Amino acid sequence: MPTEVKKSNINHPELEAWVAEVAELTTPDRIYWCDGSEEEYQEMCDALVAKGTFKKLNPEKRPNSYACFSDPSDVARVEDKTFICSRLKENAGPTNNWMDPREMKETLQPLFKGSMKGRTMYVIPFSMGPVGSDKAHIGIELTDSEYVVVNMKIMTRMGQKVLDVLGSDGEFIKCLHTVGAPLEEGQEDVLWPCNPTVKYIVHYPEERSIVSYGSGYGGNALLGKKCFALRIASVMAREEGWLAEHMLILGAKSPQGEKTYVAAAFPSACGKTNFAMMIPPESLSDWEITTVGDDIAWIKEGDDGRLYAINPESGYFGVAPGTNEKTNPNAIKSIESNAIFTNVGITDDGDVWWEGLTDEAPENLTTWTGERYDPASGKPAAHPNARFTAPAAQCPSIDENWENPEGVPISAFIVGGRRSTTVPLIYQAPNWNFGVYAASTIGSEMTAAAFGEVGKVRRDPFAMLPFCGYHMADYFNHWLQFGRSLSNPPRIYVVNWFRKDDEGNFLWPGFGENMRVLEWVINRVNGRTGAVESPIGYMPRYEDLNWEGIDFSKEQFDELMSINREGWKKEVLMHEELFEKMYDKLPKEFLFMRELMLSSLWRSPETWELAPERV
Ligand code: TSX
Ligand code: MN
Repeated sequence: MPTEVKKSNINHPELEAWVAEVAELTTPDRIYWCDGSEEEYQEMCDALVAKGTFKKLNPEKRPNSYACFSDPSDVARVEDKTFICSRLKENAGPTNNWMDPREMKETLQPLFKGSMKGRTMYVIPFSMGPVGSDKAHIGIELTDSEYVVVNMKIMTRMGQKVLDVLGSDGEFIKCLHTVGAPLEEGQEDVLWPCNPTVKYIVHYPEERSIVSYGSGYGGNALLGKKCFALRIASVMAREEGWLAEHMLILGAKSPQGEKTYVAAAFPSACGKTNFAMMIPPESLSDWEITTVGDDIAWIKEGDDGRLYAINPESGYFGVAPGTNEKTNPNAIKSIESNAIFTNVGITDDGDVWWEGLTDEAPENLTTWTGERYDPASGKPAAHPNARFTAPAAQCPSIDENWENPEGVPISAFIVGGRRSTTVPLIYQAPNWNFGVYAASTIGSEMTAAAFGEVGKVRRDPFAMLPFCGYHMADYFNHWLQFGRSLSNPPRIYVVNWFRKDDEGNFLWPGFGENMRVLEWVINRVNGRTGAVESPIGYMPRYEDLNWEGIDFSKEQFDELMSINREGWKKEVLMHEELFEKMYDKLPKEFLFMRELMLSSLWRSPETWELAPERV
């Protein structure tokens, strides 16, 4: 029998029975109920340092912060080992891996048998969303990883306060995790235990439970984030009539003091966290951007018919490489202290470094694999998917309402991808349905060979492709249906910060200058600015954007905003590639909208520029 440390006061028979059942199967040496206190966090970090897994960073450079390095086989989410085990295959859809739930349980049972031997099983009660908010949902993660415990402490609200809300019969999502590396008697542990060959990230949508085997990294192991807040929550949201989205939430305070919130979806490598924490340029500094969340939004209709969003998380688990004082000063300040760094480079004075943090690498750098950094070797100091974990509250731009249990009212949706051609800087979808179509066909060009052929457009509907817990076409239908139920649905905008000229130069400076685009969106939402009609939607004229403090000519703008009819015909025809995968459940509206777009693109080239203004 394992020894049991109950730091928490618990009286929830169902939970206790589940913990006992898992302990019997996985045979940990100890069971430890997390109370979520600061002391507990410190003790656990100290233990990780003592073991050698954590390296305490120089407290003068990076107070109360740690670095750790994963096994090279365990550096990212494992999409090919991620399963949606619905009873029916058609409910997982063509874009998810599926296995019959009974078959999957038979596969996992022997793997979990004794999998926690020699380790401690931690019981982590956590709330996604402010504790006690009626928009929040509770999960319990059982894990044999201390790394998971300390990261969950930052990324979620965790511990006794959650058990208090749960009471004796509250509902919770079962999240079971093991690194899959049992220790035999006398066997010495490794610094990053994981199973180098067998990994499974499994979701049972009908049971609303999650089982994860073999990985200790990020979204594979911190089960509150992608597994719960997106895959399982998307299933709950569809059943219950709300939205669980892979979206940032930001607030924009106008020079007149008016606050507007927007939610935005971008695929990976588009700078989502940078946009969520954007600082407007000097010339627009009477605007203020505030951050509610950088990754996930749970959105429900309020009694007033508006949409309200919460960020279910309480921290950032951000990609480190490329983050610097210019691309994201607020992120740099968020990670000054109380942070955990995974797979970054280490300087000789005990600080962190990654590609893009500074123009030049410091002398005497150690890579994430523990080697002397040698730029000539071509090997980076930090792994390209290296991460920081930091408390959301440490972000200087954190929104005053970020923990408001009611959420914040959403006035617009923004979607975007990385497109070097075809897609203009900004357009407004003609209506909700066309917006849902645009978001469903969002494509992004691959920047790293890890995701396929560099430069090829990968369709990533609503940036949800790896995160939707059910059939993607049912998801499109849910968005259409959700819009039908709203009396005044928010407008949907498409942006592209990444359009290039024929020489391969970016046409738009991006970053803080994106405030100009956001200002137009907000003015549109509030009915204050003009637009012209194009075959794909409403677009700002040159004079509709604020050009104060930037040298950007009408000619540059026209190139950035141009709609090439031939290019767009090809684009719309290419949507077929996505649709054919899910034809059986594709909304019929999508086919009609596609035809309508094609027909409007067949008009003579210049007519849209002459179209009447709409205010
Ligand atoms: O995050 C980005 N954003 C959004 C910021 C609020 N990035 C980085 C993406 C990689 C994760 C961008 N990169 C953006 C952007 O708006 N735009 C670009 C492209 C770009 C890169 C460099 C320059 C201009 C555009 N200019 C110079 O480097 C001088
Ligand atoms: Mn994400």
